[in-house]
Amino acid sequence: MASIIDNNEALRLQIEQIAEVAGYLWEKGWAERNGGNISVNLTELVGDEVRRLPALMPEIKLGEPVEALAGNIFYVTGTGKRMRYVAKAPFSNGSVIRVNADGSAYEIIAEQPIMPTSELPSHLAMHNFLRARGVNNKVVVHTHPTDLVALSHCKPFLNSDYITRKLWAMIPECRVIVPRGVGIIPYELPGSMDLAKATIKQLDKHDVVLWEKHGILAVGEDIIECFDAIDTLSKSAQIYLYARQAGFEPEGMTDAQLDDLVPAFNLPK
Ligand code: 2HA
Ligand code: ZN
Repeated sequence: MASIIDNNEALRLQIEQIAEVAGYLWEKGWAERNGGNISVNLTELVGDEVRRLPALMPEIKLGEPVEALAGNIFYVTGTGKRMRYVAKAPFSNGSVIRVNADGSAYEIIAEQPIMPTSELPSHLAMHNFLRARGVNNKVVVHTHPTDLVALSHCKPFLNSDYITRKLWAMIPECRVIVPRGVGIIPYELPGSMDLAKATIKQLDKHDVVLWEKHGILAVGEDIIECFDAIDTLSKSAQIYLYARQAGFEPEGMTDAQLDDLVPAFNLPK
């Protein structure tokens, strides 16, 4: 097999969207050096010939098993790889992995033997949590939006209700595009299971969480929509910060204006 995207239009499109989003993360200035990482569940897009591919290298044990992902196939960005290069060559800067039959390990099965991001165990723990809950989650995107990270250096913004209300109130579309608001994760060591566990605790309530003084993480079914959610929050953060730089506290939409969006756009309460 030359490439797993040969003769598989849906899979080719998915890999193209991953590359497209990686490019946006770089262009937005959210992905300095190897900042950020992406994982996408490809299981439904591949056939048995891919599911059964032999491993390219010995399997790698996971510290915490991910039973709900047994046999699942993922694209994941590579450790130390830069988003600006993922954008140009996703298979040279990421790999295709398969979780083993009991969820205790994974192996790289296709394209190039690129070691996955050090955040892979955390990404898999999040995918596993959501799948076990019956959520058809496919994507985890982590990146470093400058404006949102700046807000995470300010104590009042480290409160989910407060930051959500402030960001929603900057533009109507923010509440529409991020209806479940932003969860807040107090600072934890990057790449740690403690960070993953704290994140997972928020994923029942939120699709987007802000890691204090570090970055943001979005989950969802569609990678373009994960990007759109982060992009919209970033736009709101920029409006807030522009206003503050101009010397005024932005007025923000009123509670009534925000509430009117709920029936108009059929949003969850
Ligand atoms: O992959 O962003 O949080 C690099 C990171 C770690
Ligand atoms: Zn990071």
